[in-house]
Amino acid sequence: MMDALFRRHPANPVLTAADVPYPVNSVFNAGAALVDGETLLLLRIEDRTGISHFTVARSADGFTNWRVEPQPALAPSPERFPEEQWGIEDPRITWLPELNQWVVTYTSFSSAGPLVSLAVTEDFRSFERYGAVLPPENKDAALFPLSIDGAWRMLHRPMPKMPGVGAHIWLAASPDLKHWGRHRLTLPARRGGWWDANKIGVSAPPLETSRGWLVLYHGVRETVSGSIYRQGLALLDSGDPSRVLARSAEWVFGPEEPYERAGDVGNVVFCCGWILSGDELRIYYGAADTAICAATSSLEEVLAWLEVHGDPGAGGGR
Ligand code: BMA
Repeated sequence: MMDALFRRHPANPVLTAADVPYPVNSVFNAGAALVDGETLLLLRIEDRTGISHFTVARSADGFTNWRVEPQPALAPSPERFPEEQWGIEDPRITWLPELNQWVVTYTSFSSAGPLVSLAVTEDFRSFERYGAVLPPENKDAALFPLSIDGAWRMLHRPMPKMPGVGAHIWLAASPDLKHWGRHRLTLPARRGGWWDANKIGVSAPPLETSRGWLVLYHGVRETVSGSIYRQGLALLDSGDPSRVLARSAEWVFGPEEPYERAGDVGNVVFCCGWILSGDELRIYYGAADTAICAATSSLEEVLAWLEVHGDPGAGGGR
């Protein structure tokens, strides 16, 4: 059997509801960051009302001995932000060296539909919320760590309602992280029988590499017995991230283990954060919307793999 590109950590699932020091339903789809030499996860916690909030967990080695805070770092605040009525979900964290701040992009959920919200923080204790930055229906937004051509850039995934029109990854630009424009379709969902047909979304924030921006994205395969969420890779041009340089034909990571196959939502691996430490690329992913898992690879190996396994139809919706 071919060696897997991403290897599951033996301690999987690395973090579960039992590690949270207050009663919750599940913990999954966490944002990830390296802070003061430790791994910080911003956990999406679904409480026992069904509503999600974010809580910070820290670990020295990124896999074991998690210290989960006893209260949320960011909880829905529907009085000030009505778009958070039914919770906040799926945080993605990006460090902006130019501002010396972390940016968290996340989904706010309400009767108006899911949309993209943004908050900034310096310490993961106090957050400045910018509120809704893209209207519904939109999810899976992640910021690039650097300004490109004088503008902040963000990938996002609007959801057209028109039958037969897929949900694709778009690129947007902003002068101030608040006002977003210059929207451009960048990575279209494939069609038909492909693993990433009709609906895709960015997973972790784009990672700067010697070959371009490495993008991890999820593809959703609809089957008669439900959806399968898997992860694939793409490479975007450093100077013009609307140019797709490479895209994996095959998915690189999918649900296989029992904890990925069964849970609140089975057959889901859903990544919101990754960490590069030396050449080790660690992905953190929600397994079956129930627990948090980790898998590792080598960045060099990933880039070499993409060179060989890139789909020549790269940017096109095939
Ligand atoms: C997506 C998001 C994720 C979730 C996934 C599988 O649409 O809502 O939060 O993990 O579905 O249920």
